[in-house]
Amino acid sequence: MSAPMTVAVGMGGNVGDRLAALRRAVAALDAHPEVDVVAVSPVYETEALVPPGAAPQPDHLNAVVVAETTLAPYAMLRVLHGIERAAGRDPFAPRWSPRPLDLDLLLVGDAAFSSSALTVPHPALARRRFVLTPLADVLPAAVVPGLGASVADLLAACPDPLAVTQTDLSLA
Ligand code: PH2
Ligand code: MG
Ligand code: MG
Repeated sequence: MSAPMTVAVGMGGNVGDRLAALRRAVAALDAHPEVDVVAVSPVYETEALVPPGAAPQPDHLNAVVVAETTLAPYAMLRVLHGIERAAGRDPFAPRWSPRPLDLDLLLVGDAAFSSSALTVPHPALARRRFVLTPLADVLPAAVVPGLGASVADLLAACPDPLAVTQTDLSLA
């Protein structure tokens, strides 16, 4: 248990019932005794980013949830991995595999740190429209540590060409 921190969690999935997986993830986070969900973005249908030369993948649904938590970052990461597993995610699948649910710790207050298990802020955040668009819905003015720019400004400058389309699906 530590002092409460505001965290932003990126959520996505491109296999199975994508909306159900996102809804269950929000519910599971909020049900945790040390996590309070305080904001949820709209849901976006997003073109899949794949590594150069890789086969195309189905679209993802992406969204961002903001929570307050007394969990330390690595404890929060374990909670996120548990929710991914409960959604049927294979923890041993190769990186970039299609997945029913991916939960990424994007921001942890104004902290910046890195280890082999976790880098905060998420290192690809500024390059990915499917992350910045929902993040800008819930935390537009947050200044991203290490980049010194707000989420809204990063989105305005983001060159990512992959399509990100708002849906009328709701997680709230
Ligand atoms: N996540 C990835 C790789 N590619 N593409 C989209 N559209 N959305 C994602 O969440 C995503 C991706 C790796 O985590
Ligand atoms: Mg991810
Ligand atoms: Mg992930």
